[in-house]
Amino acid sequence: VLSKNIFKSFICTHTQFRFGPGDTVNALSDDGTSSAISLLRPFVFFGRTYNTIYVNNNGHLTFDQPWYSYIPYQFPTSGGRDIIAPFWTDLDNRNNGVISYKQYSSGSVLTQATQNINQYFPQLQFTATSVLVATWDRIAYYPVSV
Ligand SMILES: [Ca+2]
Repeated sequence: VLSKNIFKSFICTHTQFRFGPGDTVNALSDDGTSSAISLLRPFVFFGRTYNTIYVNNNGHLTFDQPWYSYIPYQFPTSGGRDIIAPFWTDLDNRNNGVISYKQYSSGSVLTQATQNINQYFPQLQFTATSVLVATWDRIAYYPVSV
């Protein structure tokens, strides 16, 4: 999932980007969320500019406020909130898995992101200047019974 903006930063979910040292980890909570994350660069999503994002435990990211919804709805939506929803379902990290995120402004993650975007969208001539990697790793579906 990606969206390009005029500042040439993007948000992407891809298996090549792995969580690790330096990631911020979400608290254990069935329908929890991250704290407000100040983006390294403004992010334009369908014409709206955002400086803050939330990594929500139920598999989505929202911009203006955290969100706890665990029942996905069909896209495209009319009205409604802006959302990036790579894994939207009723996830529950209370007993298993890690939900985490990290922002990058230099290094191999930006190089990899730049290569990926240009591979899939060669007409963009894209150069990543910031990347947010959000990871839902080995999260179980609600209810967790173990
Ligand atoms: Ca949940």
